[in-house]
Amino acid sequence: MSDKKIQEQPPEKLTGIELIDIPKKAVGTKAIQSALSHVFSETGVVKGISLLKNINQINGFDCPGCAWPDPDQKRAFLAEYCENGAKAVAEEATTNRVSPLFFATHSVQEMSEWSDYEIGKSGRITHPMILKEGADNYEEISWQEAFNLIGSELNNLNSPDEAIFYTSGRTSNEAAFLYQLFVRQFGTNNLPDCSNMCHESSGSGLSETLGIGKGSVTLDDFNHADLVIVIGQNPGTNHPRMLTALKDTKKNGGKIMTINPLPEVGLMNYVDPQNPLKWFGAGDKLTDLFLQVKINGDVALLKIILKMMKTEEEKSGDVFNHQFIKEKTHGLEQFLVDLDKYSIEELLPQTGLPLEVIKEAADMIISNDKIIICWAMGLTQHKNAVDNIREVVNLLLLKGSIGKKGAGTCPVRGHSNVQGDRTMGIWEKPKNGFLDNLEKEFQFNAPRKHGYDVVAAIEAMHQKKASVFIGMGGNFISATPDTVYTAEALKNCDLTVQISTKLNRSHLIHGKQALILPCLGRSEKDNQKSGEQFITVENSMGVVHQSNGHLTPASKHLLSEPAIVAGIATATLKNTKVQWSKLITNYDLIRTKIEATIDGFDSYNERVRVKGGFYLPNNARENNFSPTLTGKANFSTNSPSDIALDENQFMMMTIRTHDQYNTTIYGLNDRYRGILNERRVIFMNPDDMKNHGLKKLDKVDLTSHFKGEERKANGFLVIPYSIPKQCTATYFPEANVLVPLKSKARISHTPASKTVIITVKKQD
Ligand SMILES: Nc1nc2c(c(=O)[nH]1)N[C@H]1C(S)=C(S)[C@@H](COP(=O)(O)OP(=O)(O)OC[C@H]3O[C@@H](n4cnc5c(=O)[nH]c(N)nc54)[C@H](O)[C@@H]3O)O[C@H]1N2
Ligand SMILES: Nc1nc2c(c(=O)[nH]1)N[C@H]1C(S)=C(S)[C@@H](COP(=O)(O)OP(=O)(O)OC[C@H]3O[C@@H](n4cnc5c(=O)[nH]c(N)nc54)[C@H](O)[C@@H]3O)O[C@H]1N2
Ligand SMILES: [Mo]
Repeated sequence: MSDKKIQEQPPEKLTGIELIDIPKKAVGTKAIQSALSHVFSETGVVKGISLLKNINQINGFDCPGCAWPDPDQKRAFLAEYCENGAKAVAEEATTNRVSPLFFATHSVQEMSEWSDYEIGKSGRITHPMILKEGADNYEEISWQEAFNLIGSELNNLNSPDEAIFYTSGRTSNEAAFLYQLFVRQFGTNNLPDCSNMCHESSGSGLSETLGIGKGSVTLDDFNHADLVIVIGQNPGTNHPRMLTALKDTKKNGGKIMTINPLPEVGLMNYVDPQNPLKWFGAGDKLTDLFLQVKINGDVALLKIILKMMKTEEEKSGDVFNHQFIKEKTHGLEQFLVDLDKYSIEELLPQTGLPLEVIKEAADMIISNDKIIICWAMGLTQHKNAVDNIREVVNLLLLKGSIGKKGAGTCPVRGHSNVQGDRTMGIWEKPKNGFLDNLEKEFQFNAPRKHGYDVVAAIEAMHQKKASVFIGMGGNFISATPDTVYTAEALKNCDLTVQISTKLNRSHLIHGKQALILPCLGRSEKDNQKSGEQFITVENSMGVVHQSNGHLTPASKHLLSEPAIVAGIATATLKNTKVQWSKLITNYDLIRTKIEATIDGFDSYNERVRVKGGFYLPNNARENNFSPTLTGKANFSTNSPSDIALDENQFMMMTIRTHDQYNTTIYGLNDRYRGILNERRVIFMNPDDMKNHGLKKLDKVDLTSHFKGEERKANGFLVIPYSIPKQCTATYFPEANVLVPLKSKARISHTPASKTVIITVKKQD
């Protein structure tokens, strides 16, 4: 093997930054231009137009970009897509190919020196590949040999708990169901998923308080809301189709409040992409009140608002919804007693906001009854992330703003089927009822011991308690925290397997042996014995619907995800009563099994063939909180951040640019934040820069600090930006090396990727 070290993180080299004015609006002509140029450069014009026509149409395929729902009936003629959805699709439909010849030409070590952008642009993987022990290059392997190798490695383990089965969130319901069934028949609940790093905190906080880990609103609720609060989320980039819903709220007389350390362009002003007449204008004002909160200042801010509501309630008696509280909730008194323990003076510095602005926010909340609160990673990736979510619920409960039209919780999911995967049983902590159903239907003993989540899985591999890693999609090394430590963990494995569409860094940071199993993407035709198949997915609002690929697969050697699971299961399981190969001849057969084991899927095959799909049951939406421990919606007591920064330290959040999908880098721009052609940047407050002797575009090294440990990432360019004092932002995944594995949320164990304590040092 070559002596050069394999690079586990993106190279430090800079790419040539150009700064532009921050645009005043999101969408508009630039967005259309950008979408088309990405699509056409990856696919060519003819294929590109056919693709765009099919995204999110009733008979088309589900956009792999995000989990935002489609309108129930009306769909725009050309497209229910957005700039970033178009980029996501272009990325998958690219005409570039990573073939056996490509792997023979480029060693693993060589590819590891490429940037994530270059790795991703290499294209779609065409054949199953193996990296043999000690080899420099991947070589072709047959599907059967690959399955047999996995089977024999798995069966050689001392215990099934020594294997880890990760899932990313694009996997269809059908594939996810088969995958968890295989893993449980093999004998473990080691099913960590990207959700552990994403909305796990939402699931934890919501289940405990409302009895369901999912949001309660439907898309139509946005038409009826008085007030929508968008907190810790950047929809202009990450869920652009949500801007249409926010615009509908405004059109119907509602207001929008935004709580974010950054004035994200997409939330400030907006142009409707489906209305060409408006593309050239200045855009409509979207946010009515912007609170530029400090990173992790949300519980403090919400507590001040809650205290103001309480004071007003004591005066007027009509702020709280007394009937709702009495009939539907539990724990009000304890919650109010706890709230009294905090003083506004004490809380205020954590928010970084002037009291008048918070008062304005409180007044808006007090004077409106139908409130929706939307959030994403800005709330879920902190040590007190679950507290964030529960405090949001407290606010809604006081107002009775749940379980009625125009009101409720809206955790906006990331991956397009991350919610469906969880519904299908991709969870390291399955409920007993779910396992009972599996056992009954498939006649086996399901393991009951809870498995590893993402953080625990990394620790287990590091401690050599686990030695086989299988990834159903995703890019584990780049998505997880503490890159150096996680790389050591993966390298400890005897076998690492990645089921993927495109080349990524996780193929290059590997165990003793490694396999790449290339699969079909969402946009492609899936032919099985009974003919062409469709798959099904669940969006952020609990609608289950079809997705039909239309393109010819990137290579004739690809298998579908369900077929890959069936292949592995057949090669591994000795006493299974499941007819794995038969199930994949016709996915209706898989759906029948899902219907038999999971609530809410009655007449699955019929109902999913109805235009637009069907809604899963949702107790919170129906104003029923009986699944909680008290049988009612629970008020809770929560803690503000306990992180104290030294004078020279900064809080760093790791965020997404406008040109990436998680670890997939579409391009090097972040147009909405005024950055072109560079990802190694750090956004800083101009006063902080002055105090630390830093100038625009100075090159700095970053060190993170956690319990006496230090982690380093070098060579970032300083960008003066509108961000609260002592707050900074860098991009994910470049800064993941700085996120300590043990710095995670209480209860949900989500890595605290938005609260990393750093110091910044100018390079000599
Ligand atoms: N184009 C595109 N679409 C995507 C993705 C993508 O990478 N690209 N990723 C998908 C996935 S998996 C997910 S989970 C979602 C992610 O969607 P988002 O959560 O919107 O993504 P982030 O870039 O992590 O942005 C977090 C936002 O929260 C703010 N924030 C950070 N810390 C705090 C805080 O302490 N308090 C408050 N109030 N705000 C804070 C940041 O300024 C930023 O605006 O998007 C999904 N959609
Ligand atoms: N510092 C920091 N770290 C973070 C975050 C953050 O905000 N900050 N966000 C976290 C969040 S919210 C998430 S969700 C995770 C994301 O973690 P992951 O889901 O693991 O990462 P992705 O980058 O979405 O995975 C991309 C890869 O998936 C594969 N892929 C794409 N489509 C398909 C498909 O249809 N089938 C299969 N089998 N493979 C496919 C491709 O090979 C591609 O390279 O990252 C987390 N990490
Ligand atoms: Mo996510």
